Amino acid sequence: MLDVALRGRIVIEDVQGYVKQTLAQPAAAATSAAPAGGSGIPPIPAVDFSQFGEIETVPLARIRKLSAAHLHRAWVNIPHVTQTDDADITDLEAFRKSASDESGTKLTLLPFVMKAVEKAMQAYPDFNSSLSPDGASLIRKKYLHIGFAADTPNGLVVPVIKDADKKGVLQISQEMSELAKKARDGKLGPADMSGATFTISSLGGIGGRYFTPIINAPEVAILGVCKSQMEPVWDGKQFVPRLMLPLSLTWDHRVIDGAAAARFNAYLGQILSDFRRVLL
Ligand code: CAO
Repeated sequence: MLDVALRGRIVIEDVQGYVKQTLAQPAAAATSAAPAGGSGIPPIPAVDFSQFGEIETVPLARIRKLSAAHLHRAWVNIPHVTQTDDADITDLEAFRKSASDESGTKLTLLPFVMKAVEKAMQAYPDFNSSLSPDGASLIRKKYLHIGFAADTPNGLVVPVIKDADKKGVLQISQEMSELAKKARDGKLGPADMSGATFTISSLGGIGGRYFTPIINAPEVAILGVCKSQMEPVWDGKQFVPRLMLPLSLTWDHRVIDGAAAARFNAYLGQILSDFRRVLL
């Protein structure tokens, strides 16, 4: 620590000493078997990359720093498990296109997925819960707010659609567009980003098959959605072309068991393959 108590001011030797001491810590920890750092996890040793070639140091944007800490906390504290599945969205895709034409609004798949997730959460309420801080009980929420990850030039943010169970696909889509625009413009307020009980992270507009999304703590599950693609699917007699949507569901194993997660995913897939089930 800086030696300021006696002299009441910081001198150059104090700063040099502090930097030396801080730089020495990771190297010492890396060569020692003793745990280092508050979590007991040995830190990654500091490396002077400039010894290997030219480098540039770019400060992280505020959002990136905040989300880095949040994601790290969640990753270290929660036993994550990810299960992947595919949903047949051939009929939903036809419905999405006709609903877009009829409404004169550009409807992407995501609001339909959010509506289906909301139904699945009602059927499996543990997915709409949080663990109490002492881990002794489950707090089931009677409200259903769903966040969606939005990519912005400054980093990842998660705006929240409040009361998704009380809204139709068109309203969800409209609110999503407004929130996504606010996110890109850096105008989201804390109220826009708080209170989520579940999060959807869609990389569908970009690509990829599956991924392992990190739970947005203190939520207990997150759904990753990737790009749909046409695949040959066996219908019992022949292969038929079907549009398949890859789903990656990550859950907190302290709260949700694998069987419950598989049921949630299967139920979600049923709704997405026959969207009329939303009415039931
Ligand atoms: N399969 C195939 N196509 C898809 C799709 C899917 N699952 N999801 C979206 N698309 C298509 C859309 O229909 C749209 O097509 P057109 O340009 O032909 O109309 C295109 O991809 C772009 O969609 P979009 O991304 O603008 O809209 P969206 O409603 O799907 O998503 C938003 C909105 C804000 C979630 C998205 O823009 C975004 O930021 N995604 C990134 C989220 C992210 O970073 N997640 C990772 C978090 S973990 O680091």
